[in-house]
Amino acid sequence: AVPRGIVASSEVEQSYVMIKPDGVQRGLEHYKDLKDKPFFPTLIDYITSGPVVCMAWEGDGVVASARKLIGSTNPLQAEPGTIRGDLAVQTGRNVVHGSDSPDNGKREIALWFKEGELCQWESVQTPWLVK
Ligand code: IDP
Ligand code: MG
Repeated sequence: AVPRGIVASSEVEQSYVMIKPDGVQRGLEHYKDLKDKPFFPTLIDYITSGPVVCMAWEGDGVVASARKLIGSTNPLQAEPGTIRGDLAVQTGRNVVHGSDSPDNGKREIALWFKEGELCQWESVQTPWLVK
């Protein structure tokens, strides 16, 4: 398929999904709702410690689906079969991020991607996964 730009304001629910950590200054704003938490300085050290892989996912219920796949914040409470449950041990090294609401999905995608950087791509398997 030929990639074409999509805009974060589209009507379709979106989730920003990130394989942490990032090396980009913009990351400092990403967790602003957690700025008063005691772990905030270590979280920023972690999230700016190297490159990340950024993704914008979209579809009905994608925020909840992504978080189900990712698992609980604390990997010790994450179910086996989830990314954090299978691959992580500590909350402070929990491998992956997923937006916690459709509004934050839009906000975070706009924070991490400039217009025109997103491409829309559909796997040939998609019609066999979702109706
Ligand atoms: P979430 O990633 O499951 O949505 P949040 O509560 O939004 O969890 O926290 C954002 C990130 O901050 C977590 O994924 C984790 O990396 C880090 N974090 C959360 N709580 C703690 C903590 O108590 N100690 C260290 N890091 C934490
Ligand atoms: Mg969160």
